[in-house]
Amino acid sequence: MTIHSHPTTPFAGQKPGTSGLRKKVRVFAQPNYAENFIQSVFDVVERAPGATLVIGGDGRFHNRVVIVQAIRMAAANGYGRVLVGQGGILSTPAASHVIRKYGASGGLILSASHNPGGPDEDFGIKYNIANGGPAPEAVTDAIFARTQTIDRWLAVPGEVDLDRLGTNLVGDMTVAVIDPVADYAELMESLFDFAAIRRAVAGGFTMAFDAMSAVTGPYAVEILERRLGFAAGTVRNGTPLEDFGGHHPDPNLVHARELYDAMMAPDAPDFGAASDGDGDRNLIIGRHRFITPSDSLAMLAANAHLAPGYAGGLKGIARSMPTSAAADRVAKALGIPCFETPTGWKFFGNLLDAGKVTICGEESAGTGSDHVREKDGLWAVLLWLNILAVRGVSVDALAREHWAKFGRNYYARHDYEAVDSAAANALIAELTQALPSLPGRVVGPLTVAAADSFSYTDPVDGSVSAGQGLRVLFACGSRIVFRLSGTGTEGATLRVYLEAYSATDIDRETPAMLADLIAAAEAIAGIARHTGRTRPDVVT
Ligand code: G16
Repeated sequence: MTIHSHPTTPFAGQKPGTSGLRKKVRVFAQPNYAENFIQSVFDVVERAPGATLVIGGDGRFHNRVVIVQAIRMAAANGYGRVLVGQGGILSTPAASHVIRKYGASGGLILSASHNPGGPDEDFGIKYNIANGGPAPEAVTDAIFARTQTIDRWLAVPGEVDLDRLGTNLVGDMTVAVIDPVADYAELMESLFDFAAIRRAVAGGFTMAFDAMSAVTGPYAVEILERRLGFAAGTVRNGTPLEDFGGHHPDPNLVHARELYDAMMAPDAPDFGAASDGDGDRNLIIGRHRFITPSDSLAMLAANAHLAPGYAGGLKGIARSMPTSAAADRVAKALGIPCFETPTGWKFFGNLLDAGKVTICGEESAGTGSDHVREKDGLWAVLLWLNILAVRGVSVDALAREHWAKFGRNYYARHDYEAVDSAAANALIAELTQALPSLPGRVVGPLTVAAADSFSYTDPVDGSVSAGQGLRVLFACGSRIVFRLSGTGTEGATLRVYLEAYSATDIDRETPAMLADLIAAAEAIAGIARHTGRTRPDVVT
């Protein structure tokens, strides 16, 4: 086997963010850029000689180029086997499952998730460890440190036909091109009551699933249409496209507007759902009823025992700090712990591995369980379908019943995108400094009870992650959280998370319930003064 050593020099800014390294395609396409990052991964991650590596991506522009190069580099770096999805496709949850099922030492997932794709848009690489989950901060810090000193990358010559299922050799390494859907579909069938869902479908239950021209199309067609019997055409935009058809594959009320409108129409199907670029996020909309991701987590947790995979009950629930406290109320009622982690799925990994939690979720449309170590869009859809099929109720009826029992956490996230980075940092710095003086401050009808910068101590390994978002808590139980996104590729994105709880008032409009908080966010943080923006770009 001939190993070529290519001299290189470090690039600035290869620090993984909330979920891997995300940059514009033109940044990744520079000579040595992707290679430096991948070599840095191979230089620092733990593995035995001849280990297995999983590689797959969401099918976005530039995927195939990087996948073939990563395979050549894996061969030169001593891996014994690469498992790669046919066509370079593997959804993030499917990759997580494949890593676990085949005992791989880790995986490279090529995706920028919900960010747009195409020659002028976004690309990303993240590394997942042997448990199938995103690399924890200790590993991403080591990868970043290595990117700053790297002076060569290794590769062997060779080509791979990513479209042909089967096994090849690249250098001395085996490359198995695998069916990206089969293992995942089998896992879903083991967790959920497919027979009950099939009966509901036969009885006239209908749904619309928007794959947003991204990776979940093939998975959704196989599971929803072929295995569960939903009508052909239930899966919309089901062919993965390199540019996602020019859209943002982000399942929210802005980018999945067509689905939302269809679900609010008089002839709406019973159930609507969407997933994102790499298949780990989900959007749930019942007929005439939108469910926030925070509520979805709570409602799934309260009913999960109706699915065979969770019939034994839940060990615990975990949610990211900005996610609403709706799930906490369910955990309390179930008598199980609820953990509050920083934003980023990687923070759930230890809790799941230690058996402390079964279900996790985030306000950013992520929900998942201990079946893999990533959030999982189709899993959430199937758990909803299982629950609705067994209970024979509508999404709206289930939501109302839930709120009547637990009260309702009215919730919204306001995003200010592509803000000047210096202005966004100044806002956070000024607010951080003001935190100690905030308690007691009266803003309209609200009084600040406490304010802090969220710091997390991992209960399993004791690691501390500080500076994870600024929290302003009001005497009435309402809350505002301010933080900067770690997944953007242009300037900074300021996220403002708003939450108001009512035990009894469960049928109000969200904007009206949050109006005082929106005004308070402006008064406390000076968003317009710092950013020049008077309204958010995206409200979810
Ligand atoms: C990633 C992370 C999530 C996080 C989301 C938003 O999701 O895996 O844990 O909640 O980003 O992060 P931020 O608020 O920092 O932009 P994805 O779907 O983009 O991989």
